[in-house]
Amino acid sequence: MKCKPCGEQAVIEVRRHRAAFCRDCFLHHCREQARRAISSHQMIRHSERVLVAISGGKDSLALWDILVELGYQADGVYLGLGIGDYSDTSRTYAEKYSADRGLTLHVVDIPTEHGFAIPDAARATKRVPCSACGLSKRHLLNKAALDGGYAVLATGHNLDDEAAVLFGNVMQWNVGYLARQRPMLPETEGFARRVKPLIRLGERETAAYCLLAGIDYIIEECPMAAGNRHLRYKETLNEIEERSPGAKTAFYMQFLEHMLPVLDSVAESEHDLVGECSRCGAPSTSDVCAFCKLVERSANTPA
Ligand code: Q46
Ligand code: ZN
Repeated sequence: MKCKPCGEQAVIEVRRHRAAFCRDCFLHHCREQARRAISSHQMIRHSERVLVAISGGKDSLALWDILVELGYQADGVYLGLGIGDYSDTSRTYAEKYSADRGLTLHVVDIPTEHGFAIPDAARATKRVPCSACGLSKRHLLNKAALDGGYAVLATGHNLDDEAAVLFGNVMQWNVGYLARQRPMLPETEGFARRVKPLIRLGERETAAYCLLAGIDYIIEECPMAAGNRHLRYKETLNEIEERSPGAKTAFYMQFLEHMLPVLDSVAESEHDLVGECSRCGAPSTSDVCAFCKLVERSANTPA
């Protein structure tokens, strides 16, 4: 197999693009895909400081690397979720990456700073861990971006993640979530701009990027993910993709192009409802925000 851009020996094939790449052309291809996503959705200006949410996994570390390579001023933030060995190990990967490259990594440890671990919060709320986790991440990552004076918060959601979330939202016709499933959510009162520069790359590509760029990352998935709906949707989409290469990209990209503009008015009316949490000042639709309620319930529930 020959590299499509340069004709050298290829090391990876990307069926979706009907192309194979050598190492250097593949790294360039990934950065180019991110650059195109950033420019077509007006995600980040070169003068702006970016905070990258780092989990220690392939997507977030690839994203950080790509943003730095593209010349952005990008720092990282790692959230300690208190999920046993998984959290300890993922943190070491995040710290090693930043230390090796002389980059700044902020660390927010939820158990130390907020008094609960994600599994405790799941017990306290009697809901799946990912629901307490997602809520905590949204709140604390946004807070870290605002407190640090960053204009933009970037996350490593890739094409597979976004297509799976879209699939779930369509299966339930969750119109409010669909309206907010955007590659770029503009900054509003109390919220930093949120962007997903990796939407044009599949997870096989972000893993290959790390391998070829010499980035070590945590390979194990979070133990709490087992059996969640998101993973089942990914498997289903992979089966469809296997039979019709390109179907996943079409499903997600056509949503961005044709459906999101239709949902603009829904996104606006939801935003009108936002007030302020009486405890922490974060944007909230009720008197006390969901994160402050979670902290309270976790503190009042014995382990
Ligand atoms: S970290 Fe958190 Fe994920 Fe683990 S508990 Fe669920 S949401 S699976 S990306
Ligand atoms: Zn609050």
